[in-house]
Amino acid sequence: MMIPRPRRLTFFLTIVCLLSSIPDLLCKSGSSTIAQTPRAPEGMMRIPAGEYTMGNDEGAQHEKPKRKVVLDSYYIDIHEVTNAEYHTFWTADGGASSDHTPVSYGASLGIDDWPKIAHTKPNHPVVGVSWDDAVAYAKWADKRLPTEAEWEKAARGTDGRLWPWGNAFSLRIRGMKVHANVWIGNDGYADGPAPVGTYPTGKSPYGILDMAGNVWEWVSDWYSESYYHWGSRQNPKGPDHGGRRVVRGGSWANGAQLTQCSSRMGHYPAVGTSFIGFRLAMDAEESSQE
Ligand SMILES: [Ca+2]
Repeated sequence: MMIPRPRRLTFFLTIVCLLSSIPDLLCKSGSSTIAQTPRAPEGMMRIPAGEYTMGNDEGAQHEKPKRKVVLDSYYIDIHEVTNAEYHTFWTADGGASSDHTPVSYGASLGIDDWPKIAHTKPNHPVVGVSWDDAVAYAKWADKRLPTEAEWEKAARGTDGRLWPWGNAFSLRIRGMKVHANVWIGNDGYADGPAPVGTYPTGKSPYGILDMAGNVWEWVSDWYSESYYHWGSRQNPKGPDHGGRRVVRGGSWANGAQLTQCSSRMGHYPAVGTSFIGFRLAMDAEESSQE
């Protein structure tokens, strides 16, 4: 049947309107569902409450025993904290006249002097920050460091995988075999950190980036080699005291093994290094879907 030209236009517009209203209809039909899951703050992802497998029976002694851990929901940064982000805090809190780290590294290691690097490499992860100054930054940002258990769940999800992207270090994902900045490997950054988010195929099941390599990341827990044997399995927060804090995820200065999701290390909190940075977390309201 032929449709007269003016009516053809009306007919066409009607079809377009109907098609464009479908997402609205879908949204409206599921609006109660959407309303029940709070939106994550900008730059963060929401990790739903529930159980996951923490640790690795095939890993180092302090990664054993592998065990089920239950966490409340929380938010965690998609990226490691960058030089530019930390510089905003550092400047607001006194800048050069303050006692805050980071350490300056000169032009070695592909890093640079602080605060010059905040301008020359604004999107690189900040390094050389002590644990105490990572906490100071977190308080300024109205967030906190993740616990060790929160960090690991965000990195590996609930299926017990070894690396954020799967169980083999080099997988061909979307044509790429490099998913992290490590010491050995054709990753483009052999002598220092890479800009955050350089390896999108290395994202975790929750979409979190650079959980393997680039820089180790301070978490809130005190380090204990034996903690997995006796620590809580419900929202574990680490020992009450200790001499070292936990760092997670390995760095540009480590091989693939130390970038596994279960990899952990104790480091002296007052000492910032060229291979340690951090990211932040926040508590999240419980969703009725969890
Ligand atoms: Ca990292």
